Amino acid sequence: MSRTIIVSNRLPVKISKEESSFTLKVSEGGLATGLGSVYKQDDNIWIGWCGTEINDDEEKAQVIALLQKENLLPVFLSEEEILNYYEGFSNEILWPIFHYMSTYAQFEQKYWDYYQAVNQKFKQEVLAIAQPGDTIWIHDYQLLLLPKLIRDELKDVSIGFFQHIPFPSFELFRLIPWRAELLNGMLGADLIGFHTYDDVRHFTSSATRSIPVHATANIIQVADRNVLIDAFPMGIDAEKFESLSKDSKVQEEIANYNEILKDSKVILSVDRLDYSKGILQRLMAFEKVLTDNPEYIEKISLHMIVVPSRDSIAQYKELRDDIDKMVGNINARFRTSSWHPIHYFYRSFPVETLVALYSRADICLVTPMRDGMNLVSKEYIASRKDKGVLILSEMAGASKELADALIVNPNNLGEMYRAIIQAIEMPEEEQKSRMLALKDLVNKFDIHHWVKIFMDQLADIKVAEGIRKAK
Ligand code: GDG
Repeated sequence: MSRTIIVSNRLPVKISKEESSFTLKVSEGGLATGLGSVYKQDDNIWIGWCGTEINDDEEKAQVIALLQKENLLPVFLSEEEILNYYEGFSNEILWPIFHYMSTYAQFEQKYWDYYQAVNQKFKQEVLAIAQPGDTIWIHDYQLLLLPKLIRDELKDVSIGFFQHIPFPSFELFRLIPWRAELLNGMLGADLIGFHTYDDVRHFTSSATRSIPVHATANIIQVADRNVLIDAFPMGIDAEKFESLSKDSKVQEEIANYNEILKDSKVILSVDRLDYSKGILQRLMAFEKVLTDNPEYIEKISLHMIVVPSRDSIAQYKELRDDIDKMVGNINARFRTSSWHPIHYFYRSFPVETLVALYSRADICLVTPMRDGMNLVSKEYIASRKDKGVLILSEMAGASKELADALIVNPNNLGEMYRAIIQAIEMPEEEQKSRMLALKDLVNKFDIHHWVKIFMDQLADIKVAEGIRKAK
């Protein structure tokens, strides 16, 4: 019987060592939930890095046995590999270029050498279990070379690839010294998915301009194969957020917030620490709101959660310092003895607290400079009963779907300022009609729908290719 193999940089688990044995916590994140319906079935499996460095052979065997029960298979990576393949090539070259921050890119040959070697390592793990007829779904920018590496060794498999971050325009992508190798790597797949049609267009244009392939609309011909490039906007587990918002523990947390915050308007922002998320620009817009509208003093507050991320990379450390300074300045400038304008948290919270904040927040401010999709915007909508205003950057993939949000250009301070004022003053009826339209969309196109349409498309391609080759 053929099986489905999911491959991503990280497995959807957290492993921790207590005394001499390991324990496992399976992630409840959206992707893990959505793909749960795939990898947990039958003989299917998910391959990825287990998140901790393990060198001892006995310990490796323990971890393999533990993960096997969950249909997971670990790839073990050394500190050097993580440093050069993950932090280096993936997060200091691909991440900044793909998010249009080209001056942050460090084109180190060593990073490239490790990126190739680790993609090879993943290939070995896949080939150790893959059989002709299997379906392999590879995720994200850490594994761009993997589709071709597998295809070269195993012809009769169906390979899907999905990129969770944007694909930049050719003028950005061409800066990468190894651009042709990356494109050829991705084109080993039968189906390449992105969140938006803009990404599809950018990828197709980069491919036809960098390597000798021909495209007809969004189909690229590679030797005797057709590769379909298409948009699959990712959804969330909307049902989970809606039911959590009604949970008694969450309701208690909401009541606590109501007591502390009284009837003041709450603006919420939630991001990983990242320069692509536009955190400083958002603070500037909020500062302007307080500067130009003193009547809002003590009437509004910004709750800003920044989840620690990649803080071993210089630009992330700098960004954290800049945020600290700016929050400090704004609070020092506007606070009163009983109120301060920004509640800033540099840590992560349990999902229940997140949902309580989504439920209490009158406004959610999501203003990335560039974002593949942005799930926070959808989680806010799913957690709302009927009112609430979403302010959303046009640079987030989600803006292509969530047209009833207030859409802003995060580089346009004046526009962000006006959107915040409009959101604060928006009549309840307008809030409701916008929010209900948004909720319809988020409920209908959820994570399960996303997994299904990608897998169905991949299966259809296999059938179509079979017919084409039989002719
Ligand atoms: C990449 C792409 C694309 C945040 N704080 C807490 C917490 N979170 C969770 C949110 C949300 C997730 O983290 C963040 O997802 P985003 O989509 O907003 O952003 P990235 O992490 O950059 O994800 C992005 C995504 O992949 C999927 O394809 O949308 O464009 O960059 O789910 O809820 N969760 C908990 N506590 C927190 O404090 N529990």
